[in-house]
Amino acid sequence: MDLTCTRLTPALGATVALPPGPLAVTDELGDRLHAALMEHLVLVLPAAGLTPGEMVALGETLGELGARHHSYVTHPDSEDVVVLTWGGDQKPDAAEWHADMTYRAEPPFASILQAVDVPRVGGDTLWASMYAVHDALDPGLRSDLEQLAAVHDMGAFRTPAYLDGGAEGITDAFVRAGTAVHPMIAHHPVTGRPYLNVSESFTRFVVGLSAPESARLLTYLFDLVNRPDFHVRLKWEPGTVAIWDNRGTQHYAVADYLPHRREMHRVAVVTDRRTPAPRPAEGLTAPV
Ligand SMILES: O=C(O)CCC(=O)C(=O)O
Repeated sequence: MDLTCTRLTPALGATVALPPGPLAVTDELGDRLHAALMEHLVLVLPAAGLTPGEMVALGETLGELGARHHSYVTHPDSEDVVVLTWGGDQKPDAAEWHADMTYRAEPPFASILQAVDVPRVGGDTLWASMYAVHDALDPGLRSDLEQLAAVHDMGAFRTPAYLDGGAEGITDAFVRAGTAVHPMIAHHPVTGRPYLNVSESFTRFVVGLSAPESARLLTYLFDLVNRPDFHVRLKWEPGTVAIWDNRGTQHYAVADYLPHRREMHRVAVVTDRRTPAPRPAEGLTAPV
């Protein structure tokens, strides 16, 4: 089976033409998609129109599912399909650069997102290649970052936790969501390429630095991710599916469409079936 991939930007992303007809979700398809994902980091499948069951089956060809989010609702047909709905005066919460769930010791390796209901204009999603961000770092800074680890937590998800349960609600949500420490520069387990591994959503603190030093360094790094040279931007149609490698990318869902409604379905793939991927951060605590 051949998949034809058309690169979207020099930094990352490709459109994938699937074979015509109903999608046969096989291991062979999983192999091809995995190889394409390693090369392009983000795959766009136009007009895929998958059912929740097909999304789950597609996810399972890549790895084990089950990274349930601590606050989103799931689809009535499958606990593995998270439903993200915004509209009216409900402010979307993903207009921040992030890789998914890095407040966990083992964040999902990939996510599959399908547009179900989208505004006529707006509601695009951007991805950044964190390889490209890494490669643009000053070599001196890069070698300092290689020695450092940072604390990740649930960030602004504190607000819904607070609105639901006050200060205690935040503590409970922290316990459920967890806190993790990851190297600031990680190496991709398949390609071996280094990437910058901090995000404005979830990276809170650099281990070993004072609070102001940590804040200055992180603010500098977060700002680098904004450079358009590192991005691809997707305009969704209902039925468009995107698959991304959550290790070498971050994404940003543009929140420019209210009060229009936008509904997306997401499956998170926790483990990469084709790659054992431990990501230890131990020993990376030396201050810059
Ligand atoms: O809705 C989107 O475009 C992206 C949602 C998102 O940030 C996520 O699934 O982590």
